[in-house]
Amino acid sequence: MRKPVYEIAAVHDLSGYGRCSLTVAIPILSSMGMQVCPLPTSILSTHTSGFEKYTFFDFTHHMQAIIDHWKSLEIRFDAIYSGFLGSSRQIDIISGFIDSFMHQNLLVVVDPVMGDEGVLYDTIDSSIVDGMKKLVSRANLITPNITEAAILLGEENYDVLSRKKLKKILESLSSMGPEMAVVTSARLENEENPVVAAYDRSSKRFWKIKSDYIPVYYPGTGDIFASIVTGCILRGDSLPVSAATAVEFISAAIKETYGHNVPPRNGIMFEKVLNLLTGARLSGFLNISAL
Ligand code: PXL
Repeated sequence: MRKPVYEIAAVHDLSGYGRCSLTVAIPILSSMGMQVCPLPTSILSTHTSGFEKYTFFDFTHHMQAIIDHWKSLEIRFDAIYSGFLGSSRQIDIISGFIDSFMHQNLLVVVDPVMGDEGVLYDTIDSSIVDGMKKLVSRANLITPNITEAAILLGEENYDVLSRKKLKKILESLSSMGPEMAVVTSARLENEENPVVAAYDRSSKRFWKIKSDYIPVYYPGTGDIFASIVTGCILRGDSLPVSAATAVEFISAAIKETYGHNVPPRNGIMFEKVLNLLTGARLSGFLNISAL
C-alpha cells in the first residue's frame, strides 16, 4: 500500500527563538506535505549565533526512550534526518536508531551542523566533530556548508576554490560514505557570489547552483536548506533540482527579510514565503535589485 504522507524523524535541537533546527524543519517539511516527528537532541532558549546567556538543556538521556517507544509502535520512517547534536554520546544513539529503523528505502540525511563562516558553534567540541565524521558515513545524503566540509575532511578553512578542488572536496566527502553530497557557501574562482555544489556518486555527476550575494549572515539558513533538500529528494526530485529549489526558496525569504529592521540573529522570515513550498514548483520569478 502506498503511504499517504511521508514520515520523517527529525533529530535536531529545539531552539525557542531565532528560527533554526526543529522550528524550521517542522514548518518547512509540513508545508511540503510531510509529517515531521521530532527527536530533540537539546532544548535551548535561543540558538547560539548572536545571542548571549542562552539556556542549553542536553536531551541525550531521553532520546533512547523515545526511540524505543517509536520502535514498539512499529513506525516505519521514510527518512531519518539529523542536524545539530547536543553531545557526542548522541552519535551512537542515532547510529543505533538508523540500524533499528533500517529498510531498503530509508533515506538517511545528515546535516553535519558544527559551524559556519570558518568558526565552530559555541557548544561544538572535538568529540562532537569526531562523532560527526562517523555519523556522515551512515548517510545517503549530507549537506555541509563549506566550513563544515573542511572540518569533516580535516582541512584548513577554504578560501576561493578552483573547480577542480571543489569537485575533489565533494568526492572526498562522498567517499566518507554518502552517495550524495551538497556543499553550500562555496567560493569559486571567477564566480562573483557563493555557490551551492552537488555531487552524485552513482552517476559521477557534479552540479553548481548559483545564489544571490547576501551581505548579511542569517543563522538557520543551513537548516532551511537541508530541510528542503530532504523533502525534495524524498518526493523524488533530482539532486540538482532539490538543491536549486532550496536556493530559490532561501533567496525569496531573504528578500522578504532584508527590508525589515530586524536583527539578523532572528533568522529569515521564511513564514512569509512558505506558500512557495505548498503549491507549484518554484521558479526564478523574483528579481529585486537595489534602487
Ligand atoms: O543553524 C544551525 C544551528 C542549529 N542549532 C543551534 C545553533 C545553530 C547555529 O548557531 O546554535 C542550537
